[in-house]
Amino acid sequence: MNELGSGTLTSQLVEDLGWLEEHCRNRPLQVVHAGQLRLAASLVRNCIVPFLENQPATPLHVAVVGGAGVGKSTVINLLTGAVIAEANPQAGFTRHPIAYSSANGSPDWSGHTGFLKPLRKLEEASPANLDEDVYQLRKVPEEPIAANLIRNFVVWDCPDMTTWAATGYVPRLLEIAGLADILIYVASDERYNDEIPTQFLQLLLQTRKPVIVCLMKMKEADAPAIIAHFQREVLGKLAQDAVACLAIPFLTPEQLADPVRLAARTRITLLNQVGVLGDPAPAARRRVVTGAARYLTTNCEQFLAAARQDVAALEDWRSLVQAGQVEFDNRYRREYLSSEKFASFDEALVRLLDLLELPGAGKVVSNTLWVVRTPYRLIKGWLGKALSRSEAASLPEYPVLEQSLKGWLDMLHKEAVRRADDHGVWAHIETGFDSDLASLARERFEQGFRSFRLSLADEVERTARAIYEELEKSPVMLATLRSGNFALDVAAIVGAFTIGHFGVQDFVLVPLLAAVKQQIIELLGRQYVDNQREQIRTRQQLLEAQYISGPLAEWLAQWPATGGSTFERLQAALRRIPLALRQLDATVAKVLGPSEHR
Ligand SMILES: Nc1nc2c(ncn2[C@@H]2O[C@H](COP(=O)(O)OP(=O)(O)OP(=O)(O)O)[C@@H](O)[C@H]2O)c(=O)[nH]1
Ligand SMILES: [Mg+2]
Repeated sequence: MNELGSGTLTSQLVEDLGWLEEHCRNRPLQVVHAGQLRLAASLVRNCIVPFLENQPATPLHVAVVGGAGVGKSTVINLLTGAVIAEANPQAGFTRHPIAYSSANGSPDWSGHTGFLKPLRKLEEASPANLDEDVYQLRKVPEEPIAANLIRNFVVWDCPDMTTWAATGYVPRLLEIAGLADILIYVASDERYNDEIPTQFLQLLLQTRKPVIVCLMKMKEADAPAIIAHFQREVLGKLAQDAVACLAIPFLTPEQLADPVRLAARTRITLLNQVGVLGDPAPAARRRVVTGAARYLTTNCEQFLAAARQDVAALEDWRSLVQAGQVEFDNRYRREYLSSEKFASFDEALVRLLDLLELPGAGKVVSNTLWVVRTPYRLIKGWLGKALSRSEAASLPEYPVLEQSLKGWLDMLHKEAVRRADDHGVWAHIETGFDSDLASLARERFEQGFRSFRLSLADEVERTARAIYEELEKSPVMLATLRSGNFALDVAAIVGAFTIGHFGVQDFVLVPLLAAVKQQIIELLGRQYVDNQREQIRTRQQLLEAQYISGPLAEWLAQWPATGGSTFERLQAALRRIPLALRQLDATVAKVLGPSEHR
């Protein structure tokens, strides 16, 4: 068991499969899944693990299964040669598994850990109709004629398989089906192709365990036709075939009372078939383990399908949370960011334009130009004030975010209430909202908002400063721009004089051209600053999503599957089962070797 981490892997796997089975149990549409999961868990618990723990191959286990009242207990009596199983006209009489083994056989074959774990071993003899999660062992006295089979086999009489109802006796039967090395499927007279037992037969065949079909209670003369019919109509429609299909024609009450002597021919045919399949026992056991490992890995998706509805509901919730996040982010942009002016960028523009003026001795020239541009400045200042009054002032940031959060949570709450009857996930979320889900979300939001402000505090100022600091740090560029600016001023003045030929009109022309030039420079500067402003807007939106809406969406999306909820357990099972099955298969492959595995 070293390869499997001292059994932790398998016990966790069995627990996860069992948990999923329980999860499906009360859902009418999922009882078939519950059955598959129980069989899967039993294959791990009773077939693969004992093999990996080097349990001896003998005795092999033969399970007799089939619909209610078809003659399973009668077949048990044929196999054991002792009239020991209660064959009863009341259909559905046998209610818990009963093992028949040789009185002289090895007593410790049921000793390994986990053996039929969900079933309690009855210490006292009890009638077969005890309807509890138990099993019992009965000893068969070894008569000379009966001895051959019963010495090497344990024969299991099982409850019927007439319903998939996940509660009651079906799980007991599936527990034994997982343990079995050989299955005997019993069907009788008019009920050869009852739908539910046929579905069970199909499931059992999928595990690749050898299945012997016994058709009961027909007239001897009808036997060939009935076998042909069963092979065509039932087995022929299934993907895997049974190893044999035998007829056990109607036996007289005398034959039933003394099968060893009076039903010898029928008995021997059956015993031979079982004997051949179980010889040699180690090879038979290895084949069963190979088949079980293969069945488990190839049907992993089927096992998880039990949780498909839950996964879909969780996905729906996630999508809804994400849609809410998109709306939250959009609202932040619409109601706050797009109208936010970032005042420091306007200051940066002023600094930038100041930088373009000549320093030192050039200041005299700059001042002169400043005077020349006075009319322009006055008109622009007046216009600027008039225009800025009409611009929309942005709302403060925090209330916008707070309102957006409220909208997000209200939408989620409303949807949870609306869908509460659709699936347990929504009901769970609704209960969460009734309790503290919204206030916990608000706490997360506050935390996110604080981190957001911290990371943003510097960033806007830094970007605004960078607008002129870059230029300050680059003397060559600054000198080039200043001289360019100065050259343009000179060109404007010279141009004005040239047009005006030195006259009174120059008092108008010189400031006018100087103003045109200055307007061009300011426009260029503004364009650059606005571009930077837009970049900081995008950046701020990203930071908002990174610190506030992103983590909150992640937390909300995960919420149903946290805090020890059913859905947390479910996700853990869905994550672990495929991994564990692959690992188990790899371990079996290692023990069996490549020629036997696959
Ligand atoms: N005479 C006669 N009776 C049979 C034969 N096979 C089965 N029966 C009777 O059919 C009834 C049901 O047989 P069982 O062996 O109890 O069937 P079962 O499948 O174990 O039934 P449950 O445990 O109730 O699901 C019993 O009364 C049997 O005696 C047969 O070949 N001949
Ligand atoms: Mg019975």
